[in-house]
Amino acid sequence: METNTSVCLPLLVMADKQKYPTGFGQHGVALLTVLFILVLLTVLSVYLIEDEYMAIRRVSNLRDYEQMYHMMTGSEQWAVKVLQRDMQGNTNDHLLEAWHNLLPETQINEGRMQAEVVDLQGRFNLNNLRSREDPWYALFQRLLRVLEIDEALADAAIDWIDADFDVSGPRGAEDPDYLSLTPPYRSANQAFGSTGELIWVAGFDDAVINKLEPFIAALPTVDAKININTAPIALLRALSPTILGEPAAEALAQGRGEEGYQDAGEFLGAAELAGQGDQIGPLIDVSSQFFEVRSRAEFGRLRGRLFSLLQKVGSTQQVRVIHRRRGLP
Ligand SMILES: [Ca+2]
Ligand SMILES: [Ca+2]
Repeated sequence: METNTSVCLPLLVMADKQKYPTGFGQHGVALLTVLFILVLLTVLSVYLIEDEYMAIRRVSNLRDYEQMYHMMTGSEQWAVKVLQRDMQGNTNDHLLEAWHNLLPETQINEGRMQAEVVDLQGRFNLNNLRSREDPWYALFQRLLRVLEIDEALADAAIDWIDADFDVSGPRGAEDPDYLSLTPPYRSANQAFGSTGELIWVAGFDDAVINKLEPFIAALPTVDAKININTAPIALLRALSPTILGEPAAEALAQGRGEEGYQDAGEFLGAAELAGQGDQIGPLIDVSSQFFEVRSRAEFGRLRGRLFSLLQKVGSTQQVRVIHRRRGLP
């Protein structure tokens, strides 16, 4: 009988049977089983706790993200209201108006937010570039010259957006130039979607783009005029076919006063621009249609940025959001 029972015991107990009193083998098996179950339960508990923790983190991150995104779209809507009110109050746009310096860094409960509005018509619209005969082409060349960038790069920018495959000028570039690169790609042959797209255009490296970035925009229109009330000095200098000296451009900026130029005639009447009205007049305006709201928010562990393109619609006296882009914090 004893032999038959022993057959059912684990080998370990069988081997030690001679050393221990009868009955120890059964107790040992029970102990090992209990230990095994304990270990199993511990591993299971750790796994469940970790899973629960991850679920809580996920929900918390989602909540923080929602909160952060609402803060950014909130400042965007605030900009829409301010610009709408501005439209109803006056007909020009200048840097001393409420839309400029919209929202300084502000603490809101667990979060922090900040927003600024940039007048995109205080910049040169890359999508104005259509042909080498166009006055916008000459203006862009002058802007490059003022910024000490090779003015011939304007040719490659034109080729990037024009629909044909004819190379414009010595620094122009079309498909054959891009297809020979590694990796190969084609020219867009359509309007710039963003100024960042310049990195694909021949001759525009990081150094050139960083220098140029504060002075350019990629607007969903052609013939966007330069707002003389918001344009920086370098762009005011480039407006003149002879390129104005820095003191002359600074005098023109001073002429904005506290209310800005009320019309182009007032600007063109300045002594610095004598005799240049016919060339400069078609390129300028005193108000703008396109603005960018740059919102930054922080909530919990998350940080984000939102860039919203706004357009004033004169016929309805409304401001609408036409594009949103999320950016790095
Ligand atoms: Ca205004
Ligand atoms: Ca082309």
